Amino acid sequence: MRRRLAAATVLLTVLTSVTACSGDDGGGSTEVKTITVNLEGDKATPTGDRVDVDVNQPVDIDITADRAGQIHVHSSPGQYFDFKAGDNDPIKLQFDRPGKVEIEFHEPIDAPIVELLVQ
Ligand SMILES: [Cu+2]
Repeated sequence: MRRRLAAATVLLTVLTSVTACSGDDGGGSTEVKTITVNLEGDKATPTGDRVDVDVNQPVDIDITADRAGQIHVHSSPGQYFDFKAGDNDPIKLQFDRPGKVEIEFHEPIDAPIVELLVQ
C-alpha cells in the first residue's frame, strides 16, 4: 500500500501522543535501541531480523540509502516514513503496548527490515 500523503499526517499525531506519555513507569529499558538500516541497489539490511524491545523503549531507525523511498511500520495504526538518499535523521519510534511490529521497505523495493518484539 502506498499512501504517502496520508502517512505524514498520521505520523505527526502518533508521535505527539507517544511523546506525551513517555514517562519512566518502571520495568522497561529507556535506553535507545538503534537499528541501522542500509539500502543499496536491491540489497537491504537487515533482512527481517527479530529485535527485542521493551514497552516504551525508544527505537531509532537509522537509514542510509542510495535513493529515496518509504518504510512502513506495521504498528496499529500503521505508520509510513519517507527517507531520502544518503544519511537520514533517525526515525524515532516508541510502542506503548506489547506486540509484534514488522518494519519493511515499501519503496523503492519491497523488503522486510526487522520484526520488533515489544514486550
Ligand atoms: Cu508494510
